[in-house]
Amino acid sequence: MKTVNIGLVGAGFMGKAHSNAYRAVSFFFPDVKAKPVMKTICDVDVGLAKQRMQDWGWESYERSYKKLCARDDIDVIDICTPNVNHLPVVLEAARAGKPMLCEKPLGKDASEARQMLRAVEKAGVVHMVSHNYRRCPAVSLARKMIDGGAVGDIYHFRGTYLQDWIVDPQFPLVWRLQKRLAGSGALGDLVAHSVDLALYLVGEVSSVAATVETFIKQRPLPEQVTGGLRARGAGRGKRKGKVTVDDAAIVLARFKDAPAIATFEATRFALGRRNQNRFEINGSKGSLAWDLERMNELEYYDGAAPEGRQGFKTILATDATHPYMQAYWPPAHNLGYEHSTINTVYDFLNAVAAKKIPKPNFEDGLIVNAVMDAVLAAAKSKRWERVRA
Ligand code: SOE
Repeated sequence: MKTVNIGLVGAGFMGKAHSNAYRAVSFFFPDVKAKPVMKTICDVDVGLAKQRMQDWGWESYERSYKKLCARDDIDVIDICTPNVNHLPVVLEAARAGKPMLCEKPLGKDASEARQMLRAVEKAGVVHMVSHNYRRCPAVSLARKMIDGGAVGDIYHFRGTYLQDWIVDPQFPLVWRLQKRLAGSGALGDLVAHSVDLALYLVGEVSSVAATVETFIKQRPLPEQVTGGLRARGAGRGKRKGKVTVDDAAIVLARFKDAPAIATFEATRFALGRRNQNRFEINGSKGSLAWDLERMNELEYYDGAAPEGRQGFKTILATDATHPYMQAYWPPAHNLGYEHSTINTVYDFLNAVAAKKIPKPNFEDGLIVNAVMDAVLAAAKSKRWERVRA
């Protein structure tokens, strides 16, 4: 069995999700063509890197991503940092000739994504973007059903991604709320997922109209305290900073090679919707709908069902015949959020072993970034804008 030494950069939430995936992938997929060795976790907060080495089962820790990329005992780089650091780490990994998996969104904008695509193509390395929701079994099943003609010609794609974690005005000004660190707000964090699902299930977006909004424009500056963040000087004349990204975005879209039309909506202010990533596809022969909060289920309306028997039915995508499920449990022993990343890492490692570029790769990441650039341009111009990848 070929083994690959993994170097992971970024010890936050995505670092945890990817670390779990490297720990679990060989257990669930013993046929994985490149077995990962959890060699080194890297973070600029070296104390955090050391702690997460112990917590998550890495062999060593490192502060410098440049040193990590240069090491001969590191075969693959996984980028789980805040968006601002995707570009420098990708460029360093490409210079070192390392295959890589990068979290979404690829860049803060299309210009960064273009630089990263050029770098990996020049280096001739495997590259993939971790749009994990494609690999929820129910979503992969939707793709198979669409390919099999279950919905016929597609008229609508409707994507919504609703969260509510920053409704409290006292929530501090974290990196996701700062354009120089994130590139955009709900747009790049959440609409990016919906646009990638549309890319996977329908096709490439060609033009958009949009509006964005920042509901709370100033927030307390954060300070790093054990176990998380709280407003610096809480209760003592808190200093505030400007929110420089969108809190919510609503988008109209058209597709390049399909007559379908789409809407994308994302917000961090849908009080009560903790993490509702949802899509619905309506076609000439049927409809499909999926909701991350019920991630094992795919809703299917069969337009050909006999009169009097028509209605949405729920397919529980947990049989061994459903995508990825042969690796897990008997039917109806449901999967969770973390399995979408385990499935992503499984396909990434197989691509590394085969030296084949998987999907979604940096070309797809650039397309998603270009859509988001067009959304921001459309929100400003109040006109339809073309997507320029
Ligand atoms: C925060 O909005 C976040 O962690 C996103 O960054 C992830 O991509 C999404 O899957 C869950 O929410």
